[in-house]
Amino acid sequence: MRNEWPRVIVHVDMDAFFAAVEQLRNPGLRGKPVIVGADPKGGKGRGVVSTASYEARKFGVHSAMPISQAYRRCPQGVFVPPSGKIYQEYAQQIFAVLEQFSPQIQIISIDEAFLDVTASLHLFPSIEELGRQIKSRVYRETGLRASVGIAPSKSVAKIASDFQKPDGLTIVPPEQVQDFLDALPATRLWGVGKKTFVTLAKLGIRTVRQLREYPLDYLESQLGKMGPHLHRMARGIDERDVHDRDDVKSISHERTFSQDQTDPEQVLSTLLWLSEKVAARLRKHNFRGKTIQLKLRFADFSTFTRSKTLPHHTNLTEDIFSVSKHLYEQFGRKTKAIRLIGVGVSQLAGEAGMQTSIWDVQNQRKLQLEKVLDELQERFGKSALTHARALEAQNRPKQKKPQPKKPQ
Ligand code: TTP
Ligand code: MG
Repeated sequence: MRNEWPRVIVHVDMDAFFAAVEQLRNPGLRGKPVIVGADPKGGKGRGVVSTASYEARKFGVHSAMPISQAYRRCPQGVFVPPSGKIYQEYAQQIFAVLEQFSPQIQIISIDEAFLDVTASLHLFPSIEELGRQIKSRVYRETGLRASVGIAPSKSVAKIASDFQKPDGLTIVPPEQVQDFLDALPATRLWGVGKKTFVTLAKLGIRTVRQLREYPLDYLESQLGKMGPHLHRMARGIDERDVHDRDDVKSISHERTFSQDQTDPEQVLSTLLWLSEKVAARLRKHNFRGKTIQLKLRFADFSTFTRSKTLPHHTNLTEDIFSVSKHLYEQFGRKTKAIRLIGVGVSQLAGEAGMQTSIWDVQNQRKLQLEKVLDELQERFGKSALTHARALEAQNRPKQKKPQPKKPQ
């Protein structure tokens, strides 16, 4: 039976990770609707939900929802501020357990990893048993529940781990991949963002099966580059290896202002701070990026993104800031109050001449990657201050000219 599996890829994703850690550490929270995120301030809080326990999800609370909305939906919820360092420590324990199952591991996010277990499969009586053991060992060693998906490719394994959450184990053997995918909403395929979602809806494509009925050139004409990608994903064709650096698609940071912001100078200094955060992360990972994206959310929650692709790759704060500033100014420096602003860099490539791959970088988890990032963030705090001052200084001479009160 194993011979039918060209590769055996496992995707592990922790259940309600931040909330689960809170419930583990504070037994009084177990069984309760726990909402980790910004301070709800009696319903007036700004910022968003990081995650919600499954008890809280019954009330319709989910990640990235404004905390004020979460408060309205679930006023009886236990609201907890995130403790990043603690989650990172648990993440390290989890990844250490996973590494025992295969050295070929790719950490995707704080609570998620792929394993290629093709070579270690012979150590287990069956694929199902392997999946069970991963789950039970993670639970035994951390007290946390994981959902596991096992399939012949990364994209299918990822969908599978989500399929029976929480505490799920879903195995999709090669001969069942197509049936498994066909029944899913097309939006579940890897890479479907909001834009693709809208296009698919316009085309009347709901399921993967419907998507498969469309020829490649038609999908390409309607969806651009995403067309061929979805054409492959819909057929379960995904050759990407575990630890393929292409999976690190973008690095971004965003910030919700404590008060809706109308002052362009404040917006610019925040942009500089965000550019610095993004650039430092790129440098840390030995990446450079080509496309710079600005995201703006206005007080009325309308959200816009603008991006520009440079002729070269960069990881310089200066480049990222100047492009994001340009995009912001192009936006018309509208008088509309800004609620949230974000800067992202995509189309990443390894630094020329650098041997470091994302695999090496991820292995530096042993050197406590996340902690290093945290320390860097602390430093950005300081350097951002310096920069903010620098920015003020830079703007000061301009004050000789009459400063427009309202941006044009
Ligand atoms: P997810 O794995 O997406 O979510 P989850 O683990 O809370 O729940 P589940 O996987 O069972 O659906 O994200 C992992 C953690 O990352 C999550 O616990 C909190 C954090 N996170 C945010 O802070 N903001 C977000 O928008 C998302 C999606 C996650
Ligand atoms: Mg998770």
